[in-house]
Amino acid sequence: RQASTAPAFPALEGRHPCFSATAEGHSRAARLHLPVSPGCNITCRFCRRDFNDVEHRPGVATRLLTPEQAVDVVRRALLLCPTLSVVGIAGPGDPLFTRHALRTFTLVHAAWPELLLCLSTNGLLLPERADAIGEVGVRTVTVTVNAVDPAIQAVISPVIAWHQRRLEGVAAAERLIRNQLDGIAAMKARGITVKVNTVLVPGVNDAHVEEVARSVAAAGAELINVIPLIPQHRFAHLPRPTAGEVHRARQAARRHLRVFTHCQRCRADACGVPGVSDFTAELYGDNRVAE
Ligand code: CLF
Ligand code: SF4
Repeated sequence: RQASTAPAFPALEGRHPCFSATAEGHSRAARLHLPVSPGCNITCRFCRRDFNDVEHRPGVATRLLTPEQAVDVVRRALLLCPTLSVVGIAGPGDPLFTRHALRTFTLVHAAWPELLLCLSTNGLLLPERADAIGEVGVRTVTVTVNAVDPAIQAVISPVIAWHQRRLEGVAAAERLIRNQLDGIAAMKARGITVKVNTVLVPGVNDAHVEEVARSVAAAGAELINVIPLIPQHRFAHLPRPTAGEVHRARQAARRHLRVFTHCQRCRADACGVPGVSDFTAELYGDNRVAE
């Protein structure tokens, strides 16, 4: 497939920074992430969640918000950032593991129905929450799929919590992958546009990205984003993927899906145009969030 700058998602072009094809589309639309989701049900070896003002990476936020506090943050973000068109929930934990994210989307959608709602999840609970996600008005969903081979997935996320049970190794991976693919299909069936994020982990899934792309495309995903590993936590000993490795993985994925290449590995409380403007400090400075 040839690279193309024609809008793949005309309704989102210039309105959603992560689903736009043109440079203008990427540089105009702003997104706000609401850090309302405290916990997670899987154990990615690269994941270290933290609360601070300084790190620019997923899993980090200034603080956790309640759904009601999040509504106040949206109100102030709209004043700070006039091109804000997307409200996303991407952590710090998994937005489907607790009810906070869907409750927040309900409140935001009622107050500002014109804002696009965007959800990012590991996908474990996507099939059982599919109706609720559609009902609260979510338009775009990102599922992080790091492997579709259970032996590889078991290395990346060795333990999951599934309906009050602990699953380990390949059994955990089989359940997660099944639910991710079923969940993608359930989103597509509801008219929700799906992007897949794949964290490129050298020596673990770097030769496997094409297979991920092929499988998620067959399930109904329309875009893929290959994200280079930030080596930390239990993968701190691994090397950072080189630019060449990232390029090759994206080329392999491109045989099956459109590839998104502008990812900024955003914080869970990011506000602004990714890579262009950042209003997070102003939003959270001086204890601006009411208790
Ligand atoms: Fe946020 Fe993600 Fe929605 Fe975009 S970010 S929940 S799809 S509104 Fe975008 Fe940021 Fe990359 Fe995510 S640049 S980390 S891909
Ligand atoms: Fe961390 Fe997200 Fe993995 Fe959960 S799904 S362990 S929050 S990276």
